Amino acid sequence: MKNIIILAFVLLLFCIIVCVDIPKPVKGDVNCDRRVTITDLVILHRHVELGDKMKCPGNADMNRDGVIDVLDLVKLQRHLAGLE
Ligand SMILES: [Ca+2]
Ligand SMILES: [Ca+2]
Repeated sequence: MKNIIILAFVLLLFCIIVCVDIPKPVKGDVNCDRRVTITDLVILHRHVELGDKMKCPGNADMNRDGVIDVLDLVKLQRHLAGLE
């Protein structure tokens, strides 16, 4: 009986890991809507200039230097303009 419970638990765990689609972070998507738009640029700008909070700050570090600053803002602008 104990083995069946363990087996069921392992199968459940496997299904959770395999079946649940965990979305990957989208670089530049600071409001977590899975799209990178002008809205993200406005939110990032407000964060850099005014210190406003972002829903997904982990997606804001566009140049992956560990800091969210004006360089990320420029990189997001360039991305939205199709330059990068
Ligand atoms: Ca977004
Ligand atoms: Ca950065």
